[in-house]
Amino acid sequence: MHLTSRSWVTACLIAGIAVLGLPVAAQAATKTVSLGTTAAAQKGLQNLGADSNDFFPHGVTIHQGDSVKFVPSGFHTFDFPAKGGTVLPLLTGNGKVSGSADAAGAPFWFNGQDALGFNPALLPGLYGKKVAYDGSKRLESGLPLANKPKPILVTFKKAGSFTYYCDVHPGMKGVVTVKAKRARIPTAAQDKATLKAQVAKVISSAKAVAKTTVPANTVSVGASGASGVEAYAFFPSTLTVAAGTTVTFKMSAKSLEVHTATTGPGDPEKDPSSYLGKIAASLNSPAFDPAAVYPSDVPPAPAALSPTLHGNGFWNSGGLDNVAASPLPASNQVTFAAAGTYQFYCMIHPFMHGTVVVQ
Ligand SMILES: [Cu+2]
Repeated sequence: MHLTSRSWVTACLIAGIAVLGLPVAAQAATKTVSLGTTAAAQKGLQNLGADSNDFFPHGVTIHQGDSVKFVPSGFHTFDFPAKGGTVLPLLTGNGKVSGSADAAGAPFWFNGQDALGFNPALLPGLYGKKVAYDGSKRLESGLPLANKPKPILVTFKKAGSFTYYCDVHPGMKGVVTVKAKRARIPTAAQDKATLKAQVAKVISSAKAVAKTTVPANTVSVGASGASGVEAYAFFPSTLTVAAGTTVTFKMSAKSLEVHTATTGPGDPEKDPSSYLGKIAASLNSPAFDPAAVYPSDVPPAPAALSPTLHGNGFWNSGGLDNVAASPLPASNQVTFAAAGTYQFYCMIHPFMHGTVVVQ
């Protein structure tokens, strides 16, 4: 095969460009971020009863003019505030609670408090849309309330580092780094390795969280660890105490979740028409049942729980979280005044349950 000197030069130039990886044709590209765990992460987490409140990958680097495809997974949002801004609150008050009574007909203490619901600003969603972001004003995905919400494609117009947040889990955040068109960014293979490492970290964190232990007369409502990991269970799953014991239900230190510890008639997971089932189901509607989010009894004095409290043995810790800025406390206490077996559920995650045996 005969090549002229000129074609040798051309061939070497082309080969050289290929080897150096110079951006000969910088086409706009798209990288993918999962709003919550990927299928690979879920596979490793499911037998640990855990999930990770994080974006996968946590950080992504693209060229200016490129796009990120945000794929919904779990109950999360993305919120890119305008430069220097803060995230939107998840819950807002809409009027005041009135006429809320227990099973015995006695008014609950929280009549007159704010009637809470999802922030209306989070209701319109961008799912299925193509949008642009340049940092000048907020870009917010909205809550994924539809049955199968579609991905959102965001084109990044300006170079910079953009941190975004989940409005549902304060503290859950990710970063999109946008570099100039000719800057070096990670390859697809490097991105794949980064994602794989994040999944491995999450699974090892979940294994550690599964071994959570708590002090005496304490129940950890959920348990959490590094990499946004949350185990959706009560620790211990069964606590045995003597009648008259006061038990503390508390959030774990790193949790980004909101949970409740609630006992009363019915299984909110298996029987949505039961007393607890109706209260839990109200959290999927625009107006929450205040009995789902407020403590059943005026804090902080522990209520005396027996099968006749509130006429039917109802007691709710109310929403608990670990966020300093939130109005919710991180723990609540109840005194077990009568022997028996008390089944507890989380009204937000009804598949979470724990038992307290009182002797
Ligand atoms: Cu929960």
